[in-house]
Amino acid sequence: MIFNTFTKIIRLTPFGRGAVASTLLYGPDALEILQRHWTGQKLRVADQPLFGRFRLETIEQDEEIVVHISNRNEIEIHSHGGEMVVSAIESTLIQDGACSVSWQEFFCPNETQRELALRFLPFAPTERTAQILLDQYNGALDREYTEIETLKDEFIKQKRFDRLNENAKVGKHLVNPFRVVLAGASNAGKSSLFNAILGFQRSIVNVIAGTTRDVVSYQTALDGFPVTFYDTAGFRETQHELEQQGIERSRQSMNDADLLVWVIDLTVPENEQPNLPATENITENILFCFNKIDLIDSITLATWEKQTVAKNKLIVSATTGQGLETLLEHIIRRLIPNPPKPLEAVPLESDLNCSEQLFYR
Ligand SMILES: Nc1nc2c(ncn2[C@@H]2O[C@H](COP(=O)(O)OP(=O)(O)OP(=O)(O)O)[C@@H](O)[C@H]2O)c(=O)[nH]1
Ligand SMILES: [Mg+2]
Repeated sequence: MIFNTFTKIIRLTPFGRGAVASTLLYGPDALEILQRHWTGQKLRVADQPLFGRFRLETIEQDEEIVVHISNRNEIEIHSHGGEMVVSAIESTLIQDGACSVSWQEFFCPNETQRELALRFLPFAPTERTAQILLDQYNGALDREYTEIETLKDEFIKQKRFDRLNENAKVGKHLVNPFRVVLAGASNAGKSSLFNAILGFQRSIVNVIAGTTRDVVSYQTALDGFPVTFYDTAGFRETQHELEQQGIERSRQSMNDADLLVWVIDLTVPENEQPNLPATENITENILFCFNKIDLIDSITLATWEKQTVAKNKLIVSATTGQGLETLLEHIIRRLIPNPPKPLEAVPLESDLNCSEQLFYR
């Protein structure tokens, strides 16, 4: 084995299954390293692809590959796209001292906002998030900084910075969805509400209390922004160990939530309702959602409507869908009170997780 930190292996195709995978071997010893595992056409710099076999030392098998050598330092290796084959090629090359780096590290070592936007763009789950990323790629943030620098009025300057901070919260969720957690007492109708929001029966609904035992999630989009909803186990006193574990998971999900929707069955008397558990995160990011309004008469409903005019209280029926649209409007307004306008600057962070993103239109 040689020690060679200058030769790098870069996966050019995404992780996961595919018909063909492309890996770049880049560095001063690229050709020499490849030669050790190669049988086939003579390796040389050529416009044409070269055909041969690569000895996968780590699993003691051969893989048919095609290589393209544009210069001695830069070799593209095209193999079957299965994860096992690509990993075996990588580990064989790593045994020879090459080091694996991500394409982001390789192509954009010190990313500017523009480069970040370009990196995230393929993972934008909606047209709206793609448009915001395109605006950043086209220099929205650089323009904003340049303009702010020229401002004389400190007050206006501060206002522009405040707006950037506000937009930075949105910037965190252009690829990674906001987390909205539905929690509350057993049988309050959390799973019914979750299904009604998503428009299909993702969660099991049952009249028996304690139906949901685990956290069930689903990603969708609200107003063009990615949101993952979480349905959780209901809170109640229980001796059942599995249910207790489920309740503990509910608590953890609440801690991680960007917004908590606390679901309440309004036909259950107040003194029988569980207390809202103390969580680290939830202080103001909460909506109280009184469910099952279809079960009350119109006079009682009118009283409820008056009682819930406060901005964090809502009434709905998961069964009939009444109040659902208003609930969704409130959720998105709480997550993004003042969404970025076209061409506005939205700061991006480099640590967004782009893997396994779903796509919505
Ligand atoms: N009439 C009426 N019934 C509802 C409504 N929402 C839920 N239910 C019923 O209430 C019962 C419990 O509903 P679920 O959605 O399973 O309640 P949950 O909060 O998920 O319950 P757990 O998972 O056990 O914590 C079921 O029989 C539902 O059909 C509603 O808006 N109106
Ligand atoms: Mg449930």
